[in-house]
Amino acid sequence: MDSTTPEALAGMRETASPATLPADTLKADILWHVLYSLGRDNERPDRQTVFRALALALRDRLVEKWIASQRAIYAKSSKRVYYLSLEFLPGPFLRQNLIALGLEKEARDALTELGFTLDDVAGEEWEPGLGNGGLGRLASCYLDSMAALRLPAYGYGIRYAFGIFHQLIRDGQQVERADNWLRGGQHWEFERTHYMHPVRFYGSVREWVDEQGRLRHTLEGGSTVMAMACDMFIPGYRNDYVLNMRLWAAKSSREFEFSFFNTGDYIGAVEKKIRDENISMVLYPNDEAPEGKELRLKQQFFLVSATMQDIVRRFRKKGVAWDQFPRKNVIHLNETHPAVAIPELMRLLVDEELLPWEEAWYICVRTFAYTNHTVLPEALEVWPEELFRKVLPRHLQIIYEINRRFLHDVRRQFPHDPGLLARVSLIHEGEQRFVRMSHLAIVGSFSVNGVSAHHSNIIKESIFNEFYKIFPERFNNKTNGITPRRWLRQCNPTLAWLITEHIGTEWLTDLEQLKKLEPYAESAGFQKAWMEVRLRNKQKLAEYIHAKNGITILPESLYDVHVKRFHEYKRQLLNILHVITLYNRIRRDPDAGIVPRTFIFGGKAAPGYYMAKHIIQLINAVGYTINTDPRVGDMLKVVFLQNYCVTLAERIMPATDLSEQISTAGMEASGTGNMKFALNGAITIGTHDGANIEMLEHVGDENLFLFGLLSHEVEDLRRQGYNPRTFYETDSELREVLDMISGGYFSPGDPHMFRDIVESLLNHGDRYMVLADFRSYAYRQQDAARAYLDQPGWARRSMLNTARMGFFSSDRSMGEYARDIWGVEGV
Ligand code: T68
Repeated sequence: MDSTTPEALAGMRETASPATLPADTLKADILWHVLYSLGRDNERPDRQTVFRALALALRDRLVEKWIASQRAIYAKSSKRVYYLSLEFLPGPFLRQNLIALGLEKEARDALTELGFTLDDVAGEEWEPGLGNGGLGRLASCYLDSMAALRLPAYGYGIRYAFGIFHQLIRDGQQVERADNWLRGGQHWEFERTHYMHPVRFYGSVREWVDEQGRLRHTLEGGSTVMAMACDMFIPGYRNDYVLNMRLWAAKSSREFEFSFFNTGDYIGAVEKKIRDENISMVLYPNDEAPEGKELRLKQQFFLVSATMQDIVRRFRKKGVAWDQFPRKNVIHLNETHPAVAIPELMRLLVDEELLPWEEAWYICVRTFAYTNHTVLPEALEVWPEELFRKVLPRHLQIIYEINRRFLHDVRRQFPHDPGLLARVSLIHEGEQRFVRMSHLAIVGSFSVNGVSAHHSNIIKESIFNEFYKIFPERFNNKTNGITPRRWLRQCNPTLAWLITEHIGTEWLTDLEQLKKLEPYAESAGFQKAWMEVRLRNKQKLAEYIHAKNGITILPESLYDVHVKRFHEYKRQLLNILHVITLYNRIRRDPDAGIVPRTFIFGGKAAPGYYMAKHIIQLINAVGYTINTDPRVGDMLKVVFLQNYCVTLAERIMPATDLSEQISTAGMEASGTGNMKFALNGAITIGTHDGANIEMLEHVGDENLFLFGLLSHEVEDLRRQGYNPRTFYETDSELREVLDMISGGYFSPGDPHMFRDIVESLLNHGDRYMVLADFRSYAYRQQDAARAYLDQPGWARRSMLNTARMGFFSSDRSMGEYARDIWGVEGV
């Protein structure tokens, strides 16, 4: 019988009981979905159709395990963790799900029989870019680890119709294009079209006194938008446990209000519908100063309100008293973006459940935990009071009441420091008033954590020092981590295989096992095998670069890679100044014996961030000059890869020799790219910042190139009056580089093009201390080049980096959160 006929397919599916779909039905399931779910001829389906059908076949398996996992959580009556984040960056799901389900080989075989390769089919997936960078990616690594640890957890976020913009480089400049990731449908999720919660904005608060003489608050008027649940599944690694990430999509409530149509205003009703559904239309790309954008505040409350309704619904099923709420639930705030959950829970408890304020507050501060991800003052979130009052009038009242009581307590605790009240107040008073979201999050949470040891200390000692004095017991550190399933096993299968061959598979769920590689670091045979794998990875990246950028690079050259969001504090500018320095040395003496290098850059700049975009343009201009200069040849190449995203990171990490982590000390909260590179055997050149410092402690200082000012030196220098010009005047190599940029060497058509970049360094204070760190960076780069010439030595360093990265697994991070903050255990 022809195996593609409907009868044959139906027969094959019948014999497979739903709870135990055996792997060998995968091909049949793909063909079944091609026909019945996608409505296509299954005799010769195209690649995209096969991808979609395979996704559906895997979703079938995931949903079964998800139901079983949910039942187990319910049966155990476990305390639940709710991880609220305005951003998730899951990356492509296909390979990750195949690995977790143990179906990689079966999928390969099934696809081969259908005339495809897994690589081709995986290439059809468009990743959901529902985050900006580190913060969103961290949330996704954490979901992976929560599933691996079988935690009773839920991720909650927004299903933006348009994720982070797609970046093109045109004439050397960043151009943004809409990221229409939902085109062609989404096959991993379930849209719960009948599962919606109302979310209410605007209106006014009516105060009244009820029959028992209680003062009551009721929101009147305003407008309601519906939140529709969309679930995506996150499987634990080969443990049959599946969590869900519930993303809310905005749906107009107007469809349900027939009155609107009855008045005859049909077009008006439709326009209103479109306006309502705008709420989940687009992810905000800003990672600098958040402006007071009304839609952004509405997004935050949209996530919070819908999620709180879900949490309360689940809690109510238990029929236990409200005072048990914190024993049964913990709500984790990923940054302050969802911090309006604090006044929302107060509103539910006080206005709707009629609990006394004190009791409600007692519940609140035992329920919330907050993670801070930044110390840059301009990135701390504040909302203009007027805007807040307009969008969320009742919540603003509640915030004022929280603040009144908080300040009352502070005054009692610190009676002799009157200025303190204004500094810790939830409201910034000035010409204009602002709600300070970080203060709200700290006051309303039982736990406040930073994301690396260094960052957590800075929080306690400087930005939140006064809160630390008020609530010392709330502050703690949880150093970030990354999931080894995606960031080694998936993205670097050949290296993963080499490791597994020598130490077994345990490292996949216990990354400290990588320590067992250390004895091999001295073995010439292993070194050779290690470097061969790395060289193959580098060859593949060279092919990709050739195809995308038309630039030929030497796989044997030192791949020096700087990929992350563009921000002045991350100092891509410092890197390009050094590139130009090397270029000048080659121009002066083509036989200078410089180690051949390929500099690779990637990353997006916020569309409104002028300086960051300008630095992208400078890098591309320098790249053009160097790559086309015949004197340089293979000695130096500069590549800018457009549209850096999770998919691209997976290509780059395994092929990197030197990882650039060169933020101004004290400014990068942690970094997680640093960990991904090192796990794949890259060596870091970096500053004393974020998690670099802990990486140094683990890998040892002979295996990591540290340079530059320390955080306190940055501060001291700034206090003493930093004068960047002295570096310009005393360092002739640096001076030559800056003069070339401002003199139009890289922009002959427009000599003034990059003048303002040099201005920002020389005449506007060089806020990020690029010039102060230039010389020590250049020296350290020389050390790196020398080290690279000694290939066995480099192999040893590379292996030891991988072997000693066990601590940086997100399984370790999640284990610490579960034990120290959440008080939950695996199901
Ligand atoms: C990053 N923060 C930190 N923010 O910069 C990084 N911000 O050091 C850290 O490793 C990472 O968080 C994880 O802890 C961000 O990525 C944002 O993306 C962001 C988005 C919107 C508004 C503000």
